[in-house]
Amino acid sequence: AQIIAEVSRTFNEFLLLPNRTRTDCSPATVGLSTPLVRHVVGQQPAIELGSPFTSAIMQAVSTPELAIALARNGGLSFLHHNQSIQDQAAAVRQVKNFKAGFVTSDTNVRPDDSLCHLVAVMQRTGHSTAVVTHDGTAAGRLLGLVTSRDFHPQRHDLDGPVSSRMTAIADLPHASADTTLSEANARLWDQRLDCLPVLDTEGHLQYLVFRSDYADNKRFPNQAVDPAKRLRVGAGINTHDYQERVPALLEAGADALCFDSSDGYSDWQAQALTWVKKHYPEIPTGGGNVVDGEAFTFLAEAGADFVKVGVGGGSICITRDQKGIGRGQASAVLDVAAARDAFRDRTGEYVPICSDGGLVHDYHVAVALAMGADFVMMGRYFARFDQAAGAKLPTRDGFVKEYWGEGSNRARNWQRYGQGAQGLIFEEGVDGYVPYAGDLNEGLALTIAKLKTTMVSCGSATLPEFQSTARLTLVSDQSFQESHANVTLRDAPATIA
Ligand code: MZP
Repeated sequence: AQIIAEVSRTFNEFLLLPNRTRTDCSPATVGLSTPLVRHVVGQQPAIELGSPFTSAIMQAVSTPELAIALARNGGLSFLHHNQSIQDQAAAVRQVKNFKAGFVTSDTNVRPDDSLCHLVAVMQRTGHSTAVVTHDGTAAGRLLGLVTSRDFHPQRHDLDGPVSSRMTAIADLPHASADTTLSEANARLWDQRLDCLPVLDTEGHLQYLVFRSDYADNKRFPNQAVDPAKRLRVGAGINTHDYQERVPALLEAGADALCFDSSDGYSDWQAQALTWVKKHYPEIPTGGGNVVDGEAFTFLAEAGADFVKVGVGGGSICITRDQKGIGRGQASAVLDVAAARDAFRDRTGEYVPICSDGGLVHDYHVAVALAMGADFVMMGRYFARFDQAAGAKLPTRDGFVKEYWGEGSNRARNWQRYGQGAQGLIFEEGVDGYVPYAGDLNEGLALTIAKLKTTMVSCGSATLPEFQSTARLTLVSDQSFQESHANVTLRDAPATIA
């Protein structure tokens, strides 16, 4: 056997050094756009992400609701493939049919929901307006609105359904699609409206502009309310039924595909990639997962438009225990990033890489990007939010959300694991819980704020600049201890005798 001399390292073992911060570099000016797909160096990639976050190809994580919320925050979800082709295509359609504008996806209720439920939704989201759709989803057909002025949430006369207090869409003040954002804002304030429906020329609702989303005129560019754009969504595929799954997903409107495998360094994946690129060259298709430069080059040469990095580091993963396979995520990203750069220098093509799994703290995202990842993929992180699939369960101290691995008996995603024709013979993932973290929009905003301020400390206004100028240092056990608070915290139980 060949012994690789270098120790396998994790993100926890590194810290970023501050670089000189220029006066023009502040969180407000930091840009987080990053390429998703292969492109000729110096040319614009076909797809760029507005922020470097993707959600894991997992049943417990990437629902259509989560995909909508993440896309609206500049990221991208990959809907899982451990379901029938029809169901996955329907999930893609649900995201693509969502009218992106200013409709909040978390204020939706059904007309036959009780008024008590409506009050709970308003209290949870802090909105004074709820959107009534026929099926209670953000993508559902819109029927009308209920504002807190239509009833008194504090009173006890909350009998009856939402429909009894709803103002039908036809009876609401509305605007046309050529209304500018400034005009819409002025109307919201002058007419004391909570929200303004925007209709197309045929009278169909395009979206709603909420006053609570736009508190003052300064945030408004004087542009037409932006034709309703369709959100982007990705989809996971496997090396078994891709010849049927890929055309169905494309038909449904998927913007990017990704082969989902616990070990992507295989002839199966290279053959499948070659087939997809031959029959559907226009659809960006990623490959993975890999942990070294050799495997990256193998998939890049087979046509992968991006490559995912990471084996055995996922929070629910027991592959290293079960099979002894894997590599510390930091070492894997550094090795693959070097191969990506060598491939770029040799071919003139840039193939982005994604650091997938094992990101435990927010700052790990910054470390992964500094080490050369173009974007990250996370499961545990997103599984904690309202929009993820797992049930929210009460505990003595609050709430948790269910989170289970694709290699667990619960998921039985045998297509992801090369355990032979019998399906999943032994588990490579566990079934557990993660702390509940509320709404994705709020959680991700905080993570993005931390990432931007880290980049400012490192003197970087863009991700490419961050990748090329960041300086990292290894931490010893002793300096690791020094990194944490060394006092008794006020809310901790007293331990001093
Ligand atoms: P994390 O963000 O929860 O640490 O890791 C999520 C990643 O773990 C996924 O994107 C996928 O690559 C990987 N994964 C998913 N299921 C399993 C498993 O059951 C797994 N072992 O390792």
